[in-house]
Amino acid sequence: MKRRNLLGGLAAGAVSSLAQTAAPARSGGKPRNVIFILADDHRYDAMGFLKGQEWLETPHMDRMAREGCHFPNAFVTTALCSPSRASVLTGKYAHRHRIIDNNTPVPPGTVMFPQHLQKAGYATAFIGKWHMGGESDAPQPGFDRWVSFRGQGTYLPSPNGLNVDGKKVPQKGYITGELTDYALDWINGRKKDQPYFLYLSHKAVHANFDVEPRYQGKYANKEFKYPATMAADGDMARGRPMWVRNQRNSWHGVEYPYHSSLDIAHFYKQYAEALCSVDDSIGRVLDALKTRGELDSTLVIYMGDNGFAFGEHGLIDKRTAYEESMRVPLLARCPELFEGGRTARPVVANIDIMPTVMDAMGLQAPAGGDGRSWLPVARGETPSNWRKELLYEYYWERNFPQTPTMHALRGDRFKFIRYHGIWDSDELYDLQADPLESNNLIYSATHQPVIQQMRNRLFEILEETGGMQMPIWPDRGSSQNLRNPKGSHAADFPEELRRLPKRPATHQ
Ligand SMILES: [Ca+2]
Repeated sequence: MKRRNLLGGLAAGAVSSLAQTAAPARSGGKPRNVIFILADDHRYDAMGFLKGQEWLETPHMDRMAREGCHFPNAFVTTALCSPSRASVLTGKYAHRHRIIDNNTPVPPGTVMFPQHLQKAGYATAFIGKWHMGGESDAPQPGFDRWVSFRGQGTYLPSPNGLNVDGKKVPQKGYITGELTDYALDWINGRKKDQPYFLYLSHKAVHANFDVEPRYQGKYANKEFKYPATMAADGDMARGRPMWVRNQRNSWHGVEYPYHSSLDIAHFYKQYAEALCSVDDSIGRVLDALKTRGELDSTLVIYMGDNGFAFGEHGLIDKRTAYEESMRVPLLARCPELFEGGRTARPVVANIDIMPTVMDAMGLQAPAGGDGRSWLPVARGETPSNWRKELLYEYYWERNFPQTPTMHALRGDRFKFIRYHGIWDSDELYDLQADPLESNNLIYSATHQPVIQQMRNRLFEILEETGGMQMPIWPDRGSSQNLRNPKGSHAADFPEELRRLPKRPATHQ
């Protein structure tokens, strides 16, 4: 009852705050069409021009980088589908929007920025994977057009089908192309006198994969380069925490991935093949804009909702604060706003999408968000007060108990990761000297001042943003909590903590 009351209170407050808000103020820019394309679990380097694997081909993503701006330091503040998507749509950290797992429905009253766009006279559409709560695919506030499906959806047609503006409609074909068809139909139905916002949210490239027939086996004969940090121990695993070593033999580890004998190389190749259809989707959207004469005036953004490990640190999946998990691809194209071919290095994040989109539309984002517009960054400027570090957070899920609650602070040089509720080692990495995060410096005497400084700053940000309480929701679903009895034994306790106290004990 208490929870219901709390939510009721939040809902009432949030609804009234939206109701009291008039249309967002104009900041002077002209109304502009914006298309936001989101991919699922697409890691930052799985693009042809970055050669995450030598043989990857993503011609349309490469074109976006060539004709637009590539953000090599783009991150999410929580590397998990629903929390990251909620941060995109609210401009807030997960501890503020409270969507901390993939099972919890959106708390009633949550305001998402397309609601502001509607008030400003924009036509809005959501097409694709919503995945905030798996029970419903019903239209959500803020969108004139709604095409979605329950939970993860399916690559191939299934009995659940699609929800199109509240009506159940069969899925006819391969999901990535079909969602793009819906997107293009909607774009082509727009009148020229009303600006629009389209959110095209792909199911791909989330496991398990069904690859579009024309791309099946495209990379079958290519060689997958395994990550250097996949080794269980040795030089690439110095100071690795106990929980990471233990996750190795779990649902999200290389020894027992998804409780199977899945081959990581084959898994990655399927991922890369499924990604080809997402790349095609980008090309089709750009072509449609060109036909309409809107290509250079429309801001097109392509982003991933979180990264993915393919063997790094002995793990698969996301959730962790390691680079391959929290780092995402981010490309933007709009010649009217910024020149093409730029690489913008300042740190940007999912919480910046809402203020950026509204900035591009000439609208003022409501105060109180955690992010800011990166349009100046795309123009090649670095505002003097741009963020110097980024807060990361992840909250433990009973369904996937191998990854603990963590908070991290990622600066340009160092990353500090703090675990909560487990008896284990925290982590500090020198990202310049050790970009693969292979040498944990948390016990290094010379780094103690940096650790203290980063710990202080982390709590400063949490205090400033209401992050000193952790959201909690009732248990739902099953727990993927098995270990392979033929795999590695449990890890030893951290060596650095196995010693006698420096002072004699004063209490008995
Ligand atoms: Ca995801």
